[in-house]
Amino acid sequence: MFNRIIYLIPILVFSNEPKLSSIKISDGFTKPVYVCQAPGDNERLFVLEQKGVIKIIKNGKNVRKLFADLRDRVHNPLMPGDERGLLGLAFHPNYQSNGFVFLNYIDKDDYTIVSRFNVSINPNLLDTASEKILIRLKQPFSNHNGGHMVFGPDGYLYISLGDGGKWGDPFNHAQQLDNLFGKILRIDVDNGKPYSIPNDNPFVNEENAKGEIWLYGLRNVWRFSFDRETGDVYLGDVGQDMWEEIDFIPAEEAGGQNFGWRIMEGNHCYNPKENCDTTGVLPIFEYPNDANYMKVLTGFDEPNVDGCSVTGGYVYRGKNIPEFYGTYFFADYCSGNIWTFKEVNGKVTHFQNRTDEINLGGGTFTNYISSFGEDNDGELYIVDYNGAVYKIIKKD
Ligand SMILES: [Ca+2]
Ligand SMILES: [Ca+2]
Repeated sequence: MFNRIIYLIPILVFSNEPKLSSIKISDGFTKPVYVCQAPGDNERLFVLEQKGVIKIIKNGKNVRKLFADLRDRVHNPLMPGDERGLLGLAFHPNYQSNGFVFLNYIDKDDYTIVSRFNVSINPNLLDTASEKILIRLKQPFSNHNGGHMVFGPDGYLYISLGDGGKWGDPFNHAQQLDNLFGKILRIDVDNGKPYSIPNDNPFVNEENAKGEIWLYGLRNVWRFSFDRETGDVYLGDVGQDMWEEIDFIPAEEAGGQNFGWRIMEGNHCYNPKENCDTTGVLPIFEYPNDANYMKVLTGFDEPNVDGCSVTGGYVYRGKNIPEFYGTYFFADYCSGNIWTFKEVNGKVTHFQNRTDEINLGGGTFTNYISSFGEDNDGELYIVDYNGAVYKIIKKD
């Protein structure tokens, strides 16, 4: 495969690159799906548990303090492989002054809910009674809910919504602009009731198009990020039967792009299977998947795939590992593979498999990598769905 052939040369060029490792920051979580910090607060990490609970890790210590319990409204209990529950959190950029926390979850009636909450007088407790719903959208199927949210460099809130679910995008949601499924949305939470649509959104003046839409043709972007230095956008779009993909858009071009789904899966025609329209944005990187990855793990199938569900990560912009400055980290949820590359002129360079190097959990079991996280200093974390949060560090 191309990642194994053409990346031999950079290894020689970068042979003085330090090795990576990881340290466990905390464990004992139940199905954690995200970790982040609040702006202006370098002491606490916030960890989302899918069942509807948010916990705090303080000063890197293995103490899990309860920040919020929303199990009264978040979908639970979780079935095996359940894609519902608490999925995303974004602190308002002015969190220190306004205390606004935005959450994305699937509620007990299978609606996607995007809400704003206030922190309480106690900075270690969310005011769960302060919920103000911004978006409420009935999900047609239980899977492909997206869920990630992040404030962009422009202060707008960006929200991922999957294609709605089942398989093959049966309603062709992602290609149609009259609905919010299979999209990244861009909204202004500082104006309007409950929000407003920025004037420069790509489809704001188009008839029969939802003004919230920023990017479309996406299947299920579980995690995406802005490069905090350049504003470039990296999206991990989870694949169907064959291909997982990382999508990339430079900051100056971002907005209005079609990423191809369901016409294409990665670089390949999906519907129709041949002679499809290939004019959408093709992935910067793809790798083969297998929805039955467990078969691979148990030896019943050829181990010829790299995973089953991509977990988009971050471009490293921290200080502790300067040799990795500008390197993008991402992973596969099922295989626990962790990879890095550097984007140069829209192309992947310096591609590396870092799984053994980072060596989560001492390499003793398969990690289910549900998310990456980035702290205020730009250091990166990995969330293992089995219950632990790790920090990526330089090997001594
Ligand atoms: Ca769904
Ligand atoms: Ca695509």
